[in-house]
Amino acid sequence: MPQILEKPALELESIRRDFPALNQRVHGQPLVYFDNAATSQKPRAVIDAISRYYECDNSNVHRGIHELSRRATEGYEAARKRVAQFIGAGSAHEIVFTRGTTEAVNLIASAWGDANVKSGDTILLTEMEHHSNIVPWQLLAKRTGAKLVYVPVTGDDGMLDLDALDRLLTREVKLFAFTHVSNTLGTINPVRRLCAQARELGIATFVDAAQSAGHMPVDVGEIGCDFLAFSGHKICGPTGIGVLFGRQELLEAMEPYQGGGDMISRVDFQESRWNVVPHKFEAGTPDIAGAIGLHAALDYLDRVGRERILAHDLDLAAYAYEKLAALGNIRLFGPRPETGLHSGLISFLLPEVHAHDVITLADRHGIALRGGHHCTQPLMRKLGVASTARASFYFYNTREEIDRFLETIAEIRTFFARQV
Ligand code: C6P
Repeated sequence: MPQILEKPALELESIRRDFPALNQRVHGQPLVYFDNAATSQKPRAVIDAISRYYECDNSNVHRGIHELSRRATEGYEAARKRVAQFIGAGSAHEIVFTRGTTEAVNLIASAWGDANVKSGDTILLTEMEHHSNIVPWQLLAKRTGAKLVYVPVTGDDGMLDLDALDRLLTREVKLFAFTHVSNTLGTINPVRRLCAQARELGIATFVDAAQSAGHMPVDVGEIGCDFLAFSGHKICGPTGIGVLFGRQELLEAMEPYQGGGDMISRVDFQESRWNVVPHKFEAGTPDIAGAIGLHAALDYLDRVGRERILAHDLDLAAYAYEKLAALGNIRLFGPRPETGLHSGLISFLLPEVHAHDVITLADRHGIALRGGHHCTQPLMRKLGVASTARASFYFYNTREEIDRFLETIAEIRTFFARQV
């Protein structure tokens, strides 16, 4: 269970002033942005860091010997060090910049998977994975003849069936890949326990931290994983930049993912030698501005405090969950909030209203929600639904915004009740 520390409440007014996009009207109403699981808004500090880079330092990295290239390289590599510190990695060599979580999973499925997984092996996933933590493994299974096996989800309460895990985690399993926090159910999984159990059998672990990094303290040493990935854009950083953490010895043993400039130490007409890690996995010009923007985002998040962000997320989720439950005749997904295992997003269904109608009508009230399968189609089928509506919160959201959202949901129900 995540530890909730008693810390002073967040200075919400001052925090909200840092996010220009929050201060606008949508369809004549003050914006309520509850689509943070898809992507977060960006604070001024991040926007400024990117502008400053393009205005003053724009150049290519690791290549030129002129002042601007030196500054760009310094900014890019400082971002890598900051990421390592942010997630408790042993060294910046363990941090590979990718386009996002999706690319990180593909990288490991190819570069690690092709060398380590063979016909008859098992890749263990869970039923609550996002497509980006399913499809790359399916491609690997197709290439190698490996089997995909899934740890079941218990039902609408969204927990992993840990008894089934005990049976499924066998010596045939080569890799266990799972999400830290479900983007559909909000479940916070016991990542430390899952990694420890896998490690006892010598099974490699991949943690999808897309919905947890930036929402709670995430420390790869404490978690005990081999690989972990997240996206910058979901944690106040820009789109186009993400992070893959890999234990150095594993990264060193892997073949490259893509070929091109920067990932080599020497190229001959017939063959090449690879650069050291992490550069071996970063072919071509990277997203320099993205890394610099991400650095500013991590600084911003740590100024707010990740323990306080977690406490705020949990508080908002519990508040919204209880009030929605009190409306009655509503289907709510994910663990009950008193478990402390329901992160800051709520998936729900009004029995008589399609999720897309909820989203469309909420949008008319200036409230940004998300409806659909949330890129978890297998989970949706398991739950017997085509889609859910989802409200996802971040540290700049308020209880007052949740009250407006609840009033809107109540209005939507009344509106549809009149139609039938
Ligand atoms: N989820 C949502 O829920 P990218 O697109 O690479 O930045 O992140 C992919 C991804 C991977 N894992 C989890 C648990 C995720 O939630 C996501 C992205 C978004 O709205 C888009 S479907």
